[in-house]
Amino acid sequence: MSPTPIELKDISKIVRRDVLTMVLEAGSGHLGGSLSAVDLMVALYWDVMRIRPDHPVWEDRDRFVLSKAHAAPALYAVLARRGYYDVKDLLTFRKLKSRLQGFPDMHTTIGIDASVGSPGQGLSIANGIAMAARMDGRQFRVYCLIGDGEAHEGQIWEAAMTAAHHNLDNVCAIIDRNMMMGDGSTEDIVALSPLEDKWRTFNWHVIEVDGHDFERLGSAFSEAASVKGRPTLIHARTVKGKGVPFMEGKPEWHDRKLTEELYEEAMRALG
Ligand SMILES: Cc1ncc(C[n+]2csc(CCOP(=O)(O)OP(=O)(O)O)c2C)c(N)n1
Repeated sequence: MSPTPIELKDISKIVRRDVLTMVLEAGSGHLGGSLSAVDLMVALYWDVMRIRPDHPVWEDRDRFVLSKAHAAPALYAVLARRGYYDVKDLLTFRKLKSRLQGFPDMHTTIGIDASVGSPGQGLSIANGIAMAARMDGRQFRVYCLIGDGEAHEGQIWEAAMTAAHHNLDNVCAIIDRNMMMGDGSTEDIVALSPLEDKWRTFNWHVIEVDGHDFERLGSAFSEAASVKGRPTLIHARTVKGKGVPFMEGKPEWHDRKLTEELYEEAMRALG
């Protein structure tokens, strides 16, 4: 049975706490964009994707590509809490010889479907996986999480054209629309708005949603799965640093170092 929105919220709180602990322990890592994306990944891994954590390479599993790869702490915490590996492994994040490096590696980390790192590449990878699924006659879906600042990369738009051209209705991209990147507002740096219209013009089915509302996310993903003949973009409005008031909406928390004192304050705020 699927978890309720209240249960999903509780899971997100645990994952956010994990993310803070990992980044404190590592001495570096990207907090703001991990925290904005936690609810999206929790919805996918607990409510939406067909997966078998006890059989991570099951051929018919849905795939997930973390194009905004710097949100790796959130993905690692989600995978650990979902049962892919031990939660205590999270404390090895970014340590030498750890499997949990700063950016996900499909060859060393259980549950990672695509190696990612450089911004802009994930949607192209998702398209390739989706085309292979079609050629093999497999029914699984491919989910790809993109950052809005990341959408400044031209390759995202090449991939958007390609997915629509090939009618890849097994691709669902999610854009984490927190309106921010490390250097400030996406709209000040190179404006993206109206971003939903741009994807529509590229012939994608577009669904707009509050990216922290599990009920709405559930129905958005169901709608996406029912769309035939073209890919879907879930335009998820989110808050950078979500859950930690002193980080929310603050671009400097993209990758700022966390101190013990601020960690304690953040954990108290999360409850
Ligand atoms: C080729 C390349 N371009 C740019 C960067 C720097 N960079 C890394 S992630 C990123 C975008 C961050 O913004 P966003 O995707 O909105 O991240 P979020 O706010 O969701 O964390 C940029 C500009 C890089 N590392 N490599």
